[in-house]
Amino acid sequence: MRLYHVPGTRSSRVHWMLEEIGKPYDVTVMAREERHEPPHLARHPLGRVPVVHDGDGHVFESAGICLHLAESNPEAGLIPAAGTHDRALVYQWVFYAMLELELGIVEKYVYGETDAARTAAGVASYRKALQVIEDELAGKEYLVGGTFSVADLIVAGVCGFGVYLGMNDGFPNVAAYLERTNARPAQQRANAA
Ligand SMILES: N[C@@H](CCC(=O)N[C@@H](CS)C(=O)NCC(=O)O)C(=O)O
Repeated sequence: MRLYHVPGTRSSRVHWMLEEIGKPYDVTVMAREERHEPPHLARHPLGRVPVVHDGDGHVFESAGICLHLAESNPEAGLIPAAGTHDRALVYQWVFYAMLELELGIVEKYVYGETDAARTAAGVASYRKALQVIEDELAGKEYLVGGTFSVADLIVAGVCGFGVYLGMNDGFPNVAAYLERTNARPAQQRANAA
């Protein structure tokens, strides 16, 4: 497995996932501009990261890659059995993070300096979606089945960008959750690398 990685981007969540799995892997750290050069455009037609090569070919989209890694390494215990209700909840939260939480963050990241109305709408939509996570975490440490799963990795990875952009004030359960997920040795190792 090889990860094509630009630190401080969505490829960091795949890096974290690879550390959670704990098997050997390779990382190609790229400069931001390399994403739009022909070798990387051959891996991802839009010139984005993350991309992995899993031995059979390239795969892009961070959440898809993390689900693939969780499913293909069941001994890591990061995903419940296929066909169970808990597996459905993992899909629910992974797609929720990518489609309900991340969009508002991207609006603020892209338009924060140039379009106040669009930024405000993005922040409002993110915070409305984050309230659902805040409520879900009342009295529990992780989103599905009482243990850390790939759903937590994706939700925490997305919410971490919210923290970075100052969008998370006033969500104590989420703050405690991010402290827990950030303290995981695998997350620490990925950050340190
Ligand atoms: N939905 C994709 C988004 C990938 C993405 O937008 N990556 C950014 C870094 S966070 C990127 O490489 N952008 C370069 C570009 O779009 O030119 C995923 O989750 O993998």
